[in-house]
Parts: sequence; structure tokens; C-alpha cells
Amino acid sequence: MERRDVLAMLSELASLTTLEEESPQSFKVRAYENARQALEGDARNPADLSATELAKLKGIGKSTASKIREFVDTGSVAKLDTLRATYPPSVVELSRIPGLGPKTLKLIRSELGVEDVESLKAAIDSEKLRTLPGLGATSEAKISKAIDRLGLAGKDRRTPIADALPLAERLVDDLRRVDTVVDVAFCGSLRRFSETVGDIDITVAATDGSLVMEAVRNHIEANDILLSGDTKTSFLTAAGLQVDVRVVAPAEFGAATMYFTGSKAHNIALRQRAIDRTSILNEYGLFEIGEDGETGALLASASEAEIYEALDMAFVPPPMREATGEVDAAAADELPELVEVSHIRGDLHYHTDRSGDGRSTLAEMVAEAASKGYEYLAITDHGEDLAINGSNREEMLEHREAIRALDVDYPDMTLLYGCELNIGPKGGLDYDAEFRALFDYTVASVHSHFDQSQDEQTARLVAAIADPTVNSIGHLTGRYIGRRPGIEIDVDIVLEALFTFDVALEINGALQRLDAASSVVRRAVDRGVKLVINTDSHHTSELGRMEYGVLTAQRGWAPRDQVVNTWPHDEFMEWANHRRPQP
Ligand code: DGT
Ligand code: CA
Ligand code: CA
Ligand code: ZN
Repeated sequence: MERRDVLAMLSELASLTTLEEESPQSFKVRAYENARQALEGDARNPADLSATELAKLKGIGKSTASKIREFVDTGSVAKLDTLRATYPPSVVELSRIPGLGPKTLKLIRSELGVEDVESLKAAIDSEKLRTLPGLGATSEAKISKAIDRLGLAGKDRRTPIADALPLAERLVDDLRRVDTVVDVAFCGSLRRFSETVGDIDITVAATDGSLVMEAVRNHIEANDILLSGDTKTSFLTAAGLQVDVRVVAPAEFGAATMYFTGSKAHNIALRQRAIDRTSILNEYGLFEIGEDGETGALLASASEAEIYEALDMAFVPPPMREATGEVDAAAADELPELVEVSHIRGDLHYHTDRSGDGRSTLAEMVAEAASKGYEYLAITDHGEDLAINGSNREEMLEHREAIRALDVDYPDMTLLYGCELNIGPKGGLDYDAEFRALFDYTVASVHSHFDQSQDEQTARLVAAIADPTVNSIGHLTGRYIGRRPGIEIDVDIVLEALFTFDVALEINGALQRLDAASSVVRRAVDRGVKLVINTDSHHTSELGRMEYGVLTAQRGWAPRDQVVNTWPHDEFMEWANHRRPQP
């Protein structure tokens, strides 16, 4: 039992209690969230702490402390089990639809018997939703549209990557500790960094499978074992997500991960290439075809790199394996030099507790960035137009002094006094032009008015892009994958404006966002739009998101030199300054 298991439990407890108490502001929900934050900020493993020690931590009450102990001691929490029974996965999914708050959810369950997306759609189609108090034809239409845009309807429900990846990483870590295990990888759409996944596919190289299968069956997330044999176990998590774990011989690990990473279309193209070269590719390896047409000598199987090489092509990074031109490009040795985490020299969307939603101090956040070896860092706390979380002029100017003072302590890193500006409904920005010109660097983002028409949304973005105090556009659509659709825009017009005004498009690495999406990144790359990959960190624990931003960039075929925060210090500073009116 580790810290992350306890954190995951508290998150689930908070979200299910929100449904029960019909408000995210309820005392109990806050108690679980505060406890989660307290544990996040404490270096010790909560499993090693007694109930008394836990309750001594700021933010953890007695009752939550005893639930944590219950979880550590027994592997489950009675309260959570009760909540899971009352709010099964199909109901939790409903609660994520914008416009369906906990109160409305309770109403449609009791009055209309709606228990999942399908029955909700039926209630909408028969115009029953609008008959309930507090709802009308307008909200009915809005909910219907959200269901379509989030892709919730239909048989193949998908899980947002933010829910799947942490779970897969935990399972991979656990399986690495099994004695007979040589290597473990998650494969499938998750390894390709698709923003939603149908299931989790894990491939294990082991000298003996039985211990692995046992470890999978005993895993804390394994709620319902679907099947378990010598080489494959499948289970469902409490949230209804399927996990498939397969065991292969270490010598075949590369062939197996390649096969199970897919995509299916990429595999088919590779198999065709193999056939064209009189060989055969399958999940066990690449083989010669003997004279009798039978499978002949083994050519490669242990690693993916060897197999690509034997196919006489460049290694294709997993996020590109979607059969959208990468096979031909790799065969011609014309893959772009993709951006990688090691190329990143700075983070340019970065909060401190100057923002209402920031949770680490300026000194802590800067020290953490320095530990990554960054050469520049833009502190971009929220502008004043953001309710509660924004800062007024006086506060910003004080913040500037604090940033300048701290900068002296970091000779190898340039601290930029920045701001996350709010793009208003018509494209207006915070403060005034003169005040904005004082910032060294800005990211402008949409945080409100998600319901305007596509034309209005496009116009507001273009107006912000045209402003000379704007360096970049943050989280382009404001979506939360699988939960909030984000604004609708004409992507071509926005990309054209970004190119014309030389403003960078952010790839936000927060897993719930991954915004701009990889499909938009690919178009931006083709259009010559500059990119910037950021973490949007609000806490020192969030800098690892850079990797997720980079994987999204790779999925969009982003070359290193098109990403401004891979550039050396002077080159980057020159670009950041060239539009800015000098105060
Ligand atoms: P998902 O789970 O819907 O998000 O997408 P994937 O790509 O993870 O698909 P999944 O889980 O059905 O299968 C995992 C990988 O296994 C897939 O990417 C490629 C491989 N695979 C599965 N079925 C086939 C098949 O019929 N032919 C080939 N060539 N590969 C397959
Ligand atoms: Ca899959
Ligand atoms: Ca699968
Ligand atoms: Zn932000």
C-alpha cells in the first residue's frame, strides 16, 4: 500500500460524497480533499502513520484519519463500498455531463429511473427531461449536445486518459516487483497516448507466468476478475474499466509490445511491409518465410528497435503509430526530429499561491523548476478578471518585486514576470494595455463563456491573438477530456491568426486537458505555427506533466525546433520580446 493508493481512494471518496451530499462544497467533501492535499504535501508514506499521527497533520480530521487506517489495514473502506453501490460507474459517468449537477442527477434517477447514458438519451428523445422542475427545453437540448460532443453515447464508452494512466502506472510498478518479471510495459491506445482509452493493455515479460497472474488477481484495483489463465488475466476496476494483462517470454517482449501497442492499422501496414520483403511479422517476432511458405528463421523479436531495424525502417515512437503516414516516412527515413522531454529548457505556464488556486509558494515553485535544470521560467499567476483566483494591479506589482528579488538567487535561470490573462467574451483582456506591457511574458486563456457560438468563440480568440501583449494561447478550448466539451472554434482561422501574429499555441500537459489536442497540433505543425509545451503547475508535484505535453506534441508530429521552449535562452528571449511594446 502506497501513498498514491491512499490518494486515489480519497479522490474517489470525495467525488462520490459530492453526489451524496449534492454539493462539492459540503463539509465532508472538503474534509476528504483537504486530507488528500495534506498527504500530497507530506513526504512520508501514509501507510506508515498511525491514526493519531495522521490526525495530527493539518487538514486531516479524526474521521478521515480512521478511514485512511481502515483502508491501509483492510484494503477497503466500508463507507466507500456503500457509496459505490449507490453510485455505480454508469451513474458517476452521468454526473460528469455539464448541466447535470448532483441535485438534477438525483431527480432524474428518482423521477425518470435514469441510470445510465442510454436511458438519459431515451428520456431526452421522449422530451421527458424538460418536464422536471428546474429543467426546460433549453437545458434538455444543452445536455443532449454535451452527450454527443463528449462521445458518451453508444456501446464503446471510453475512459479519459487522466483516469487510466495513473492506474496503469501503478499496476506496472507493482508487477515489476514480482520475482519472475523481467520487464513490463503498458501498450495499446494508452501507450500511443490517445486521449481516451477503451481498455488498458499490459504486457509482461517473465520467466514464469503464474506468479504474475496471481499478482494481477490480487491487485487492489482488481474488482471483478473476468478471466485468468496461464498467460492472460482480465479484470474490471470498480469504475468499470477493463484491464488485460498478458505474459510473454522475455525473448519475445519486443514483438509482443509492438503488436499490442498497435494501432491495428499501423500493425497491418507493418505486416504488409514484412510480406513485401518475404518475411512475416506476428506477435512472436519477425521471421523469414521458408521455401515451403512456412515460417522460417527468426529475424528479430526481443526489442521493438530490432524489429523496425530488420524491417529496414526508422523506429516509430508509439504516439505516431496511427497509420497516418508514419510507416512510409519511417521507411524513407523522413520522420521529423520530434520534440523530447530532454529538449525542454523552461516552463511558461506556471502558478504560485499568488493565484487563489495555487498551492505552493513562489520560492518552492521556483526551486522545483531549478531542480529540472530549466534556463527560463515564466511565473504566470491569474490576471484580475478571474473571479477569486486572480490578482489586482497592486498585488501583481508586489509579486513582480518578489520575482525580481528571487531571480538574483538563480544565476542559471531567468525568471520572467508573467501572467495568465483571461480572454473575455469578446476577446478583451485583463488590466489595460499599458499595465499588460509590464509583463515579461503572457499566456492568454479562456476561462469563461463556454456557450457562445463558434463564430463568437473564433472571433474572441483572434482578437486576443492580435493583442501585442499576448505571447501564447493557453489550453485552447478549455475542455476537460470526457467531462467538459470546451469551446467550439474554427481551427483554421485561429491557426492562421497565430501564424500571422507569431503567437505560440500551448500544449497544456495537464492530463485532464491535453489542450491543444494532438489533432490540432498536427494541423498547427503543418501551418508553421509555433508551439509551447507547459505544465500549468499549481503545486510542486505537478512538473511531471511536461512528459504528457511532450507525448501529445509527438502525437501531433511536432518537431523540436517548432517548440519555442526548446530554444536556447537568448533565442527564446528575443522571440518573447519582439512584439512587446516597450514601456
Ligand atoms: P482502445 O483499447 O479501443 O482504446 O484501442 P487499442 O488500440 O488499445 O485496441 P485494443 O485494446 O483492442 O487492442 C490493443 C492492440 O492489439 C491494438 O492496438 C493492436 C492489437 N490488435 C488487437 N486486435 C488486433 C487485430 O485484429 N489485428 C491486429 N493486427 N492487431 C490487433
Ligand atoms: Ca486498449
Ligand atoms: Ca485490449
Ligand atoms: Zn493556468
